[in-house]
Amino acid sequence: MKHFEANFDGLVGPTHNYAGLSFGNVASQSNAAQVSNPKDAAKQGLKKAKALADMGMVQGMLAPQERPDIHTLRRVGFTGSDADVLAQAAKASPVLLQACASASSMWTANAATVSPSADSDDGKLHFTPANLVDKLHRSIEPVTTGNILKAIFTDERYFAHHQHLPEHPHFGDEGAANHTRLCHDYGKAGVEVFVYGRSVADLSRPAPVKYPARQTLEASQAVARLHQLSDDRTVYMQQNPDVIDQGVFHNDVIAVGNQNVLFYHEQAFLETQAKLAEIDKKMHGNTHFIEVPTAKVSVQDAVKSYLFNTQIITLSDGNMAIIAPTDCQENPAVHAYLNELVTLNTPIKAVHYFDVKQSMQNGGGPACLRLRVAMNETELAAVNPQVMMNDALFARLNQWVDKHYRDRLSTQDLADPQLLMESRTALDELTQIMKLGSVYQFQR
Ligand code: SUG
Repeated sequence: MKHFEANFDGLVGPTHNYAGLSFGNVASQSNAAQVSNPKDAAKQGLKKAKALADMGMVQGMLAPQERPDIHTLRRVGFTGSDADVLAQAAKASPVLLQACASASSMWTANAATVSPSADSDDGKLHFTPANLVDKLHRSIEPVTTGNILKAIFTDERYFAHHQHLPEHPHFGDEGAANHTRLCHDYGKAGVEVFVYGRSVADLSRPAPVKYPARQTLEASQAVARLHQLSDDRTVYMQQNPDVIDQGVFHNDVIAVGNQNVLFYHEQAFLETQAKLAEIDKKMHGNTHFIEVPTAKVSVQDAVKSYLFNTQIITLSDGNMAIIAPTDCQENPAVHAYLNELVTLNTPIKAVHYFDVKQSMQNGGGPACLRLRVAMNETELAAVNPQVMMNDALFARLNQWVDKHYRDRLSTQDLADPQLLMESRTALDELTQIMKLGSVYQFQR
């Protein structure tokens, strides 16, 4: 049976904007109050997804969420018509309105943690939506994320869906952004590496002092239990708190893995050597550890360019390629490093650059925009085919974006009742294009 890794990219929603909501995410904060271009943002994402499909990768799309989220605004006491709710929120608390209007669900690396059937004791493919409790604007995503995942991975014979973890900092969970699955073959049992920022229970472990550690060890352990992963297939590593304090708010800003390759910065982890030895042992050897030294790329350059927020993909000829943001080309140290990397004796043989700047300005690179799902062909046959990228879906979604999206949005526009109408009309049409059923509250 064939096995492969599919990527499910988040379609950028119509309210994509720059509100500076993510303390600890340098790009989000430094671009606060800039004017965004939702139309370009969505098209940049679609282009990347289509290019991967054209390279022979299995590529799907995940629908955006309903924003502004009027239901959350009502839940915190705003009343009247939808337009009244928006007006009251804009007056009483612009930040609250911004949180409820963020298109942040586009970063589907944070949608969920996914464990393939080859790894789990019950032989099912497991999904746990991330609770994203560290940021208000993200904490309102998991219920709809779960609805969307269930509408795509419906067949209970193959797919197991769990509720997101309890909404408390004890279980701060950021999904696949802090999780990498290594394996020798997508269809064989692999090693799931969970990278946490702090432990709630073990206070002897260091923690960042300036910026939050969004992922806890306790959340990672809970997800591993839910997904029925055995200890010999699981490794827990701690992120270096110093790099979190330099803007590495998720592990996927400083490390990325694919099959038997782990590509990471020298300063990414704590107890690096011992942990890499544990990974290699559980992989039964032959793991490629590609460590990027500080002398070649500083943490600052890694954060700015998103060198590690790249996708490493395996092409049909067995070689690996890196999908990088154009920002890596523009950074001399990083560009020089990548040019050298493809000449070294590693499985990575090529780098492809994509302009995803609209997303990058909010701290989301190519890898943030995708959720990986390793599957076999029986499981793929059970996936809702209407979300899979091909020429027809690419054309249809570009048309849909052209019809519904604005090319300019400032945070002031978020209170415009017309934007809410536009967004709901667009999403209603999208659920028909993608045959998702009624996944949004406004449809229920
Ligand atoms: O959660 N930015 C997102 C970026 C997520 C990136 N994902 C991964 N690294 N996997 C975040 O910080 C900014 C929104 C704003 O400021 O308007 C934001 O939510």
